[in-house]
Amino acid sequence: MSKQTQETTKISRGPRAVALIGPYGSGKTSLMESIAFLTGAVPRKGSVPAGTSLGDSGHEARARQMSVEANVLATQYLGEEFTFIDCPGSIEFLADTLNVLPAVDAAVVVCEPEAAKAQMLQPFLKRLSDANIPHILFVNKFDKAKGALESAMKGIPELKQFQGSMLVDNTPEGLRIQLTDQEGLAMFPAGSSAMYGHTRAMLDVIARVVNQLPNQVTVSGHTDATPFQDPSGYGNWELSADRALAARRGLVASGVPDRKIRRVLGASDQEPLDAANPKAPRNRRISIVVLRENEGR
Ligand SMILES: Nc1nc2c(ncn2[C@@H]2O[C@H](COP(=O)(O)OP(=O)(O)OP(=O)(O)O)[C@@H](O)[C@H]2O)c(=O)[nH]1
Ligand SMILES: [Mg+2]
Repeated sequence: MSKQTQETTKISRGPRAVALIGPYGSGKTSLMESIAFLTGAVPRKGSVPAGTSLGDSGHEARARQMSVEANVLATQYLGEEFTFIDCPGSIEFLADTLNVLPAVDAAVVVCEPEAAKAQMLQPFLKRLSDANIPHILFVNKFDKAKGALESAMKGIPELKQFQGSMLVDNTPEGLRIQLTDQEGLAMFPAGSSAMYGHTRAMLDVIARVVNQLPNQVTVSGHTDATPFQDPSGYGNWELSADRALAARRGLVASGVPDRKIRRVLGASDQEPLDAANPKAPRNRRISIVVLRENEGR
């Protein structure tokens, strides 16, 4: 290998620079704090409101609880070196943020799960596209979407008894919303994919929240492990897939655009929620995941 090639190789393997950009208060500094913690750069996770974050450590930033200049984090992940540059989101510092862009390999656009705030992303997305900088949209504050779902459920008296049927949690893939059967409270009649009215109403609640987010969703159906097969060969695989398809139709009927659905699948009893009790009612469920990444779409 020639000296020149060696040097080129070395340069191309240098730290990858990633900018965290996006509107004011969307959670960039908090995200960088999580990255620092998860990659082992700091032993505990600080917080912006508590004044303990790694970034925003200057007097003015602490006092205003907002970034007033870029924060830089050098860290490692899976043997690769990364430099994260957390840019201020306030419009008064936009020039500083734009100055950072020519120096980065990629950008993470951090946004909140609110349609009203989506238009604030445009200036950032346009600059990134114009400069040909690879970028992903990171929807932060997913816990707010969880709150919106829970309060929407509480606002519909007919759904009161089904509040325990909706489970919402964060998974590495995204925000997972599960509609599960409870003892005596089913989402579908036994062996059928023709959903009950309350299931339809719950999908309507989910559709309203999903439509607030720019993300795509996956829909999957799950059965319990009770063997079931009619003479034609129709069994739990078909049933779980048909229920997932019925849920997709329900979401679309409630206004979710078809292109927002990334994947629909039937899992039979292969991914039980309660593995210790394969026949437990809550293993019969529809799972809708609001995907974190919309990469390349
Ligand atoms: N509920 C909730 N709040 C969050 C989350 N991430 C950040 N916040 C809060 O949102 C506020 C703004 O967070 P920052 O991390 O300072 O946001 P930023 O994008 O860096 O803000 P600027 O630098 O001023 O543009 C703080 O009060 C955070 O605690 C989250 O995932 N959920
Ligand atoms: Mg900040």
